[in-house]
Amino acid sequence: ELPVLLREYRPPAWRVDHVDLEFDLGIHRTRVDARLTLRRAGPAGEPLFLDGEGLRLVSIALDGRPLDVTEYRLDEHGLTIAQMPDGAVLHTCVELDPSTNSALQGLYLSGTPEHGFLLTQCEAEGFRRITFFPDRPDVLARYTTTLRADPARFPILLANGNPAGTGLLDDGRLWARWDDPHPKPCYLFALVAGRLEVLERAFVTAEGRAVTLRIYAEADAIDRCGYAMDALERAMRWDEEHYGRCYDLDVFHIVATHDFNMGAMENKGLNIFNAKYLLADPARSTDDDYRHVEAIVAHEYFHNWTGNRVTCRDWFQLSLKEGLTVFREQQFSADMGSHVLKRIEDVQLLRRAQFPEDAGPLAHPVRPDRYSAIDNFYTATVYDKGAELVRMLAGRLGPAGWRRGMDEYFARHDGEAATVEDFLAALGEANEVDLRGYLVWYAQAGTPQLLASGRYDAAHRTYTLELRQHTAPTPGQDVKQPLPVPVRLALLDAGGQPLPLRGASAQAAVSECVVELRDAQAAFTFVDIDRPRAASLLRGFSAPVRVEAGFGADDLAFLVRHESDGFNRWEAAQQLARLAFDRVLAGDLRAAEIGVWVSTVSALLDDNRVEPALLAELLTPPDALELAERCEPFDPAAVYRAREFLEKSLAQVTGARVAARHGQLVEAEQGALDGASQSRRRLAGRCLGLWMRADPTAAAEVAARRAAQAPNMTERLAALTLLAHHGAPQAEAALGDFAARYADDPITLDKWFALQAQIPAEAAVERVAALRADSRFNLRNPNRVYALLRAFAARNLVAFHRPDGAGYALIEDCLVELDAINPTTASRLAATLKDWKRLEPTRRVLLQASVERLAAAATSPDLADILRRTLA
Ligand code: DPP
Ligand code: ZN
Repeated sequence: ELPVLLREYRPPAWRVDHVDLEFDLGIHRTRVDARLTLRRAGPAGEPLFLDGEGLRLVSIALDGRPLDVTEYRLDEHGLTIAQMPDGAVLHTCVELDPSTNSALQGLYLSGTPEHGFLLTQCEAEGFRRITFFPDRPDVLARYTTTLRADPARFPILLANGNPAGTGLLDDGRLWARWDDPHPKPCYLFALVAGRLEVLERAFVTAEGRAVTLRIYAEADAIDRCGYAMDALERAMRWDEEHYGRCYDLDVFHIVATHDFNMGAMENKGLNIFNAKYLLADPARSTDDDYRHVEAIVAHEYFHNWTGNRVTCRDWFQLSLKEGLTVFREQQFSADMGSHVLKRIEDVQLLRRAQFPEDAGPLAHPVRPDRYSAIDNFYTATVYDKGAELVRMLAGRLGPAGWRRGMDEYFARHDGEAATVEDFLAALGEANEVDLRGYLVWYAQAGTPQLLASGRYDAAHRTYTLELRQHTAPTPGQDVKQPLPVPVRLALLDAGGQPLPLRGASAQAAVSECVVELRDAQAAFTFVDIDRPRAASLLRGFSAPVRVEAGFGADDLAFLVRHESDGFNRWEAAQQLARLAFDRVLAGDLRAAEIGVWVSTVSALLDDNRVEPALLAELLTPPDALELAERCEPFDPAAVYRAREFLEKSLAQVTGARVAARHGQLVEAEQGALDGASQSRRRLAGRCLGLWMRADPTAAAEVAARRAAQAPNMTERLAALTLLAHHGAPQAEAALGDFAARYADDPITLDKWFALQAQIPAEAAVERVAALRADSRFNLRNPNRVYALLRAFAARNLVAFHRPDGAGYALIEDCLVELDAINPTTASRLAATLKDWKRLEPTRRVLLQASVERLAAAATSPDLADILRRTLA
């Protein structure tokens, strides 16, 4: 099939003013009556086409008159009516079987037919599996939804909008009506029906609207929703205070399910969440879990304005809502916790997921210009690089200008479907600056390389920073243009203090400034300045680029010791570790860089001023997924070994100290959730990891005790993971205990699957194969697939990439089966195969053969698209 192209966008030929939906709900048979009030928007004579997939048409009538079979045409994509008046009400009645919908798009069953509940997922193109409709985001309509069902089986009936009545029918069935006054695209439609418990709270908006907040979950989960409710309240308040955006319905509902393809979904007034990002309790949730719940609750809530009130004109604009909403969530999460740590985590995510995506065969611009299967574009590039672009824009405008620009964006486009151009125009025009130069960032794939070099002229007391940029070609984009690259920087004296910066235009001196590189290269000169000891570049990661500044180990060590900007201090430690890694990989195990990294970061252990969580990050070399990029051709086992060599080198020097520090940190541990306690646990985990490499016998004994008895899941899981990943003698017993203890909790059991999938030993292939055959494994449950199979393929360099190809064969086998069940999950798993071309020859041949066989066997458009691009 031909791809959809951005340049071929046409406004819809038909508008829908009102949608009246009636559902007669049943697990095996659901009937949907849709009455669409249609209005011609395109040229006269143009036929009406409505998307529809897998629907059984029961009846069809136009303005009350049943159509006979010659008056419409049905095919696998939808329904066409050639002869249409300019306005009409079309009534269709279709039937579906939610119980067989394993793709989890459209209307489906969560859980078992006996005990489960019904729910929907429509983004991106699921609504066409519910009824015939122009399934595109630029058709905004008002919806009324009536649900009818057996009250014994479906006592809770929810849809978008405000409640508009409920009662019993003569036949004993329950009905409930929902009315959504806000026009919305159909991807934001949702319904939920089943036996659910509820947690309720009252909220009054800054505008004085009384809102009832409700979180629905199954009975065994409802007492784990309190944290999400608190987070929701914080997010609502924060959006009022920071963006002036208030909630706009009388109710706000969230529903938790264990069967979900994504993290969560922002349906208007009825968010649906993957339970793993909603449920939290002290006994079972890690500190990371708590942070994720808060972040994702906020993300989906923030979509109410950035995504729902202002939506996307077409799916090419996906980052218009996702990048912007990720950025808003990042701001919120930083305010709720630590700005430095949040920035570190976001940059780590970018480097581990987005940079590799941008460097491989699946690279695409933040705003793609073509797609074959839109579900394959919910990517790190669209989300996380997209957020970085918004961050650059916000930085360019400054806090007041950003707010002014966002106010203008909402004012202009509320109730509309907008584009990236609209966004840049609103931000720019509100501030009288031209931001169109940033469009290149949206249109161009690939991570730019920024080359920096500084020169001090002692005679004239000037410092000149030369910047150059280069972006390597990506699939379909051979020639790259220069991008506007904001570089936040300071120049530091020998004590680490910023030197006063003055440009040639004689403005007041500042301690930090932003220079914007607009062309392929440029030089920036600072005058009347002492010789700097070091340059602190790209502070706060001011642009999503790879920097190469030619710093040696001593310069970086200086920055680790003296840099006052917390993020750049961490960044210097990362760069220093990368230099050391490069030497190890080259076989130079005695290189000076290794010693400098070890001595510099280990010295921080004695510095009480470093906050514990930041210290944990300073003591950690970059993740193997980041380091993998430095290995050409890519030998996964060599990357793992080289990184492990660094870990052991650091462990040898810190051994006794980290053991003692671990003891101190966990002594007073109560499992409290405040920031200081979380920070201590993060460092405790890192100390235990180093200790495990320095003295495995002693550390494993402590780890086994913590795995069984620590008063919080963060430590338990960290200890269990270390036992398993280091092959400690206590590992199998501890794994068995953990599984028995959490047998009834799928979210915690997923952690057990995931940590075993990542055991860095070749024998992990057989373990993963055994777990796949385990009765607790279920290919129909996306969370379990991600926990076992994606964790294995994406993160286990040693076992997945076993040189005999057994890891590849295992994933190949799973993908064939999974494609028939759930194409979205299958194609997300298959995206982990993208690195085949970079592999050293033995593995490359094996993985290529696997990908080729899969490409030939793929039946879903989603999987076929990923594999085709992977091979191209
Ligand atoms: N549910 C996904 C998200 O919120 C897609 N909108 O990002
Ligand atoms: Zn989102």
